[in-house]
Amino acid sequence: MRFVTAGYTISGSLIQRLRTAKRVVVLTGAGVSAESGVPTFRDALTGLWATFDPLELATPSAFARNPKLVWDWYAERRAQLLQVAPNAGHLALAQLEARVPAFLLATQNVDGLHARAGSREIVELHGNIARVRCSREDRVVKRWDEPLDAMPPRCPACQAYLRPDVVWFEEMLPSGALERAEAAARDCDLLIVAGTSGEVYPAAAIPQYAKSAGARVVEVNPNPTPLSALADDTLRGPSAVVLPALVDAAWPARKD
Ligand code: BV8
Repeated sequence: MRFVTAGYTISGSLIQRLRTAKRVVVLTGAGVSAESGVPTFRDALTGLWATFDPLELATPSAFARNPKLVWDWYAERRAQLLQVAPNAGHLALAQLEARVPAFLLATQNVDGLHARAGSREIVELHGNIARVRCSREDRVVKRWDEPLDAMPPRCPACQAYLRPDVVWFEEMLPSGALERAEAAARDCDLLIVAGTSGEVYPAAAIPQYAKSAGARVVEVNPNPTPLSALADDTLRGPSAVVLPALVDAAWPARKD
């Protein structure tokens, strides 16, 4: 049996598996925030940053070389986030969490939109751009003086530069984050991977852990990715349409 909802055909066996799933893991990437207006990493950077490659800017060496440029890039992205809101895909994942007995959302996104949508069990694999930390002591700093010079603000305690509390390329993920996501993936019966190009490790390895443990793997992405080969179901569409369609097909809204 096949469900057609919101124009997307979803197999009856997937709906049944979702409806009866006991432990669901979701891995998200920048594509899930695209419909909120947050540029993905594969989107060309625009404006002042058009001449930069995020893979270059999001590194410790870029910050060491030009702390102000990197600080300003994150400050602009932080400011952009004040203008955006969670989309229907974020909200559908929060609804899904409420429907299944055990749920974990592992996100590569640093925009905080899953929490704003109401998701609770979240692992931020790559940190959160809204938080700022001391580049020397690594503790989060909530208030700082805007600098008079053309440099990033400094830690009020030790005067080292402040930096965004995100994981740059060539940096380790927050302790325990990957382990928690990996353990949940190895123990789940269904894993949904949505909005990620599957290029960045170790996050991109998470769906394989689920697959190896016998879970059903569902990919939600308008485009094929290196993870498509291990997906049992590929739903080729935008997550803000497909995710609500998936949840609505599994738990149709009561028609009062
Ligand atoms: C690590 C935070 C151990 C910052 C990010 C050489 C030296 C050192 C390391 C490496 C190396 N070679 C490889 C590595 C590992 C490296 C890596 O994987 N590199 C890649 C480029 C090959 N990984 C690391 O460095 C990680 N740490 O390995 O530590 C170590 C330590 C020292 C030395 C060696 C190893 C740290 C990785 C974390 C980096 N930080 N973000 C910030 O945000 O500024 S990564 C950042 O890019 C995002 O967080 C995200 O993870 C990644 C982008 O991926 P996506 O989210 O998938 O987004 P993308 O734009 O790529 O794709 C969007 C997708 O959405 C597309 O598929 C598109 O089709 C789809 N889409 C579009 N619209 C929609 C949609 N889908 C659904 N709906 C839509 N509407």
